Amino acid sequence: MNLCALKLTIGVLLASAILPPSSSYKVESRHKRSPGGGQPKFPDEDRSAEISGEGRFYDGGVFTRMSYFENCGAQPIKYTPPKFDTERRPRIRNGTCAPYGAIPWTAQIQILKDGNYEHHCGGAIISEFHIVTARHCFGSEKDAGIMRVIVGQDNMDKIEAKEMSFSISKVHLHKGYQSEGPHSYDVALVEIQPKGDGQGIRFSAEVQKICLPDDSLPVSDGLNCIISGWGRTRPIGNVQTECLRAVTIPLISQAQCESMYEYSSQRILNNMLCAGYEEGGVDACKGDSGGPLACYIQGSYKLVGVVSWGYGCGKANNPGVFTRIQPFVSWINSRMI
Ligand code: 4AZ
Repeated sequence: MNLCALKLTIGVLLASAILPPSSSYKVESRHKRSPGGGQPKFPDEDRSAEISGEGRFYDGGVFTRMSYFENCGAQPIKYTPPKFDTERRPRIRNGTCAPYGAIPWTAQIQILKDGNYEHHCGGAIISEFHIVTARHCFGSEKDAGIMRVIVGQDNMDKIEAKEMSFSISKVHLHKGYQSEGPHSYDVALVEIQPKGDGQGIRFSAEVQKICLPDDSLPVSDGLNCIISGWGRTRPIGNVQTECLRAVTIPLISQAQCESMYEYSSQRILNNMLCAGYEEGGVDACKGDSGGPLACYIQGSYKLVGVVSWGYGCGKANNPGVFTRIQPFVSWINSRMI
């Protein structure tokens, strides 16, 4: 490895390396920029690793080579969100602003209102062209016409380095939604419109896809997982977060969650999963819907849930309820082309 070719990216533990041509993946055709594709402007010398589709990330003392395109569930910018923000402020999400790109599979769905795009829902990037989100983010399929998907997003008032925006070409809404209760089957698959040259999401250290969890994947109670989103930081009022917030919360057993919601009109069904603390304080909230519950299992981050519902935000004994993704993996896969 030519040391001169090693380029350290500032402020993070990530290093991108220009690899010898022999080890480069042949992915150039997926990297042509569309004219005005809303893409980052890299100085030419910074782009070799991206063009080869490879990078290096720092993983507990060693630099590991990775492919941005073949891997899912990698977190090149290592970051574990805290369990509470440092002051334990009584904000709902109680999450802290994650470093840019540290929760790289988080997508944002925006909606056009009065001529401007506003934050609408979260989502999880699962392929170059697909986002998993919540069914309840859509009234009908028609709504997708006034929505768009943003990846590489952080502060909504700024254009971030790896930010890309896509129209939605199709949305698959789960037909079982509401058939067993107002919040059941709360899952949707969004297909994005490729850019003019056929390009979809451009993967980088800051923009990654998350793995779907196989049926056989063990998902244990108590496991600490990451939620991320641009949702409300307070239960009422329209407080817009200035950044992508993230927090670490544990999975709650099905039996415990069923008893926590025993007296509610909405039962906890098998395809729902709860996460959070009995005492509340940290939770997903309005606007986080559709966003990922990401758990590190067997060497990569898996999309274990998407934000679905809950009574209030951060209330004791009313944890956030997520759509379990494991039961829907074949539904998702069969709709991905
Ligand atoms: C909502 O309204 C919502 N505390 C999302 C998540 C939770 C509550 C409400 C969970 O989109």
